[in-house]
Amino acid sequence: MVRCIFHIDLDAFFVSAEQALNPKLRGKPVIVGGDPERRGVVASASYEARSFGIHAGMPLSKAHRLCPQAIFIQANFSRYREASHKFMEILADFSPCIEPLGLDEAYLDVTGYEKPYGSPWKLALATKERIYKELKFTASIGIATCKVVAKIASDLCKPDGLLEITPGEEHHFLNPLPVAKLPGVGKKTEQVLKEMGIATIGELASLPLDTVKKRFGKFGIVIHGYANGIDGRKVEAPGESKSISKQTTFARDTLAHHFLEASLHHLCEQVSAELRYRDKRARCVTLKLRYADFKTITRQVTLKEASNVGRIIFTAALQLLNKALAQKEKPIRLIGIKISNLSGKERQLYMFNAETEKLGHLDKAIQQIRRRYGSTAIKKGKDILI
Ligand code: TTP
Ligand code: MG
Repeated sequence: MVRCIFHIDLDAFFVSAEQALNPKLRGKPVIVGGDPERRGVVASASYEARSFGIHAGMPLSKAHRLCPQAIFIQANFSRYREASHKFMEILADFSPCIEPLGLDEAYLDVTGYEKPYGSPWKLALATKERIYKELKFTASIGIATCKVVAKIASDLCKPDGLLEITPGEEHHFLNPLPVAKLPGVGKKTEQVLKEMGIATIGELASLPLDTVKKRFGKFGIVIHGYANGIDGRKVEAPGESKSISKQTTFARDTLAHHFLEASLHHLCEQVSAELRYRDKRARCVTLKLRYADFKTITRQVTLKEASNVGRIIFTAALQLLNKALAQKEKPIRLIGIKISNLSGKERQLYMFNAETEKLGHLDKAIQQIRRRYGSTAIKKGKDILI
């Protein structure tokens, strides 16, 4: 059966969330990321700011140089999480087959659900209208028979766009595009393909599969399929095996234990908040450290019991950090935390422990305060250092 898949991505999501709250920011160059006086990068830039050459990942200082009149705003993650939740709820009203990707994008398999609307296009319009009406966000939607084509389509029609690639039109649409538009094709693959004389998706599509397989192995089969508009991946809710990661790169490489500890604490608080938001608990905690020479190590521990309590995750991560610091005294440029082996929130009763319960209530109370008054409204002692 021919499928009908939407890829929906909100435009300049963090900025739109700020503009929804403060309409005076609309139509202006707005940058969410923080204070340009401090080291940090652009998380989201309004399309007005983008016309100055500003993009996500750019140092804030550079963004400020390119557009001194831009309005810089500190990110407020709890606000964005809440908006994301509402966004996903709206999507779920249009099809139960939804696969959220991050906070502001999702695949929706709407096969059959377009019928009452008359066409996929009309269903997509109705989705966009509802998102705008309820959240004041514009979204871009790509419509196609598979995920990869839908995703490329939504990317190409931004902002506030709608692009439908009808069945049979995939090659015509994909062929002229640069290979870098294919998901998974990063700078390295692009360079190798360039050395093979391949610049466009059409050129990659017409290579014999064996040639691509020989050069890239299994990944070659995938990108060759994508280039030909072939992608059998289903739209499905994220599985239990998924993980949550957060990391931070320091303004200056550091070995200051208290600072590292405070940064780690902050990251653990973030992942535990996301766990609670997703109604999950995690058993595996992985610490990542990148040293000044870019050498990266990871250290992992399994908790006795799956948890979503910030303090428990932090205690495990801190042990890993202390061990790593005892083994190597090299300045650190990045610290990260990943929690995996996620499960639902049911708890094994024999492990029930009043202290854990109390910590869980504390986390919940703090989260409610942050949701209401902003992420900086309340800080735990350790976070004051960062
Ligand atoms: P994106 O969808 O990639 O970016 P965007 O929504 O700001 O802009 P658009 O989709 O119109 O191109 O990412 C969604 C949010 O994720 C973004 O608003 C902020 C956050 N983000 C970061 O924090 N850092 C990043 O480097 C990127 C790319 C996004
Ligand atoms: Mg987006």
